[in-house]
Amino acid sequence: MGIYEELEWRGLIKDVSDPSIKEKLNKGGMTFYIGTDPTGDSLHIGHFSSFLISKRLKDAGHHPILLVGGGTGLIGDPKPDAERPMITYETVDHNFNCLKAQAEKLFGFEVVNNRDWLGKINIIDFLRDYGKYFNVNLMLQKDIVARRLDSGITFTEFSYMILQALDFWYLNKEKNVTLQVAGQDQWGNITAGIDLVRRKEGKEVYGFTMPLLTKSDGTKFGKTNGKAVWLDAKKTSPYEMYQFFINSEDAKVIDYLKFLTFLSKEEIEELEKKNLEAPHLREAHKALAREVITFIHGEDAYNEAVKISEALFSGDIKSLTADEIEMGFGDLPSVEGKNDSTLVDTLIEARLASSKREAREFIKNGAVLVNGDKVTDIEAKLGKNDAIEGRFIVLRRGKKLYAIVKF
Ligand code: 383
Repeated sequence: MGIYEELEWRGLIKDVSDPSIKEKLNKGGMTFYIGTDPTGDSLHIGHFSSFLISKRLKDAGHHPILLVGGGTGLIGDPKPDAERPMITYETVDHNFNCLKAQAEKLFGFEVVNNRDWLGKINIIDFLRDYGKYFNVNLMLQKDIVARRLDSGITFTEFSYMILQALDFWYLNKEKNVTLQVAGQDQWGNITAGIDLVRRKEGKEVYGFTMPLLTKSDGTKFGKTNGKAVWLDAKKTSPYEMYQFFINSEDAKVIDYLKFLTFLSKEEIEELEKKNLEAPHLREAHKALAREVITFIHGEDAYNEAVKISEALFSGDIKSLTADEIEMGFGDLPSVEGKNDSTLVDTLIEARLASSKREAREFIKNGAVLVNGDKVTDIEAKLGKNDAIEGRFIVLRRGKKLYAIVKF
């Protein structure tokens, strides 16, 4: 199986600019690029899935360049629904540095910044040397612009595709880049670049896109409770990431394994079989979480995420450190700890009981756990001494209701 067939099998090929791409990819030796704009201070899973394809191409003998758009990030690639808010130079620079460091650490690719060349072109040269190659009628037909014609689009965002096209032209000239890859939303920008290089230089360059990862209802993959899943552990902890992948849809988990891991066809087919025969073991989900988290955060962070999940599942809270509790329970309701408060009052304050009478009932019936241990004494007190490392008490009422007392 050549790399092209492998990408096809993984479901990673959506649009190709020319059928000869198949042969070219299988042959190796192309310099290609993928770009991302510094709109945030971390990459997320959506970016990750498209950067992985660069690693696959690299492993197949091609040379990757990663472009972080310190120039284009100041302009804003039009979204289908509305104009983007302008980001300050300061924020773009900060984000640029974050993304560059993250991408270098994760993938080790050469990173370039299009501010270095876009920032040097003056307006008259821009219109003469590049604008002249763009037909506005054709620009209006590009999907992303066409979708904005009703709601409106500024000249700034309308011009974005010229800048991305210019990048392709520049990188072809300076670094012999002959291929651009991206998610399918970038097709219009990629073809704009291919056309520009053809017109200005009479040369043929290539591009292909991969489909966006979706859930079975067609919405974007990569969000949990409306929040993006970030690669920065400070924004999405490895534990949260673990929960995200472990809970991914059964019907989609094999697609995600193909997209997001380097497991081989044989290994994925084996997991597919297990997923059908013994879905309750969740082998495919576990493999997905293991592969992705180990790649992004390393083995120790992965092991810690598993440990937290298992302790929370079994109720063995005491096996966790305070940091691990914070990671695992970060999103739960919490109350501030006071010394010599009673368990009854704390249950009420934490909304695990609605009255003293109810709280006492719960305690007497054995429904209340403090740090995983059942407490049946209705007079019990709670203080800093009970807190794990002096920081957290984990309260549980019934099977699922948790609250944290923080000191
Ligand atoms: C800028 C200048 C270039 C080439 C590309 C760019 C960025 C591009 C863009 N990409 C997205 C982004 O930055 O907006 N105009 O968030 C996303 N990418 C990748 C992939 C994806 C795209 O970073 O489909 C998802 O992650 O292409 O939406 O010369």
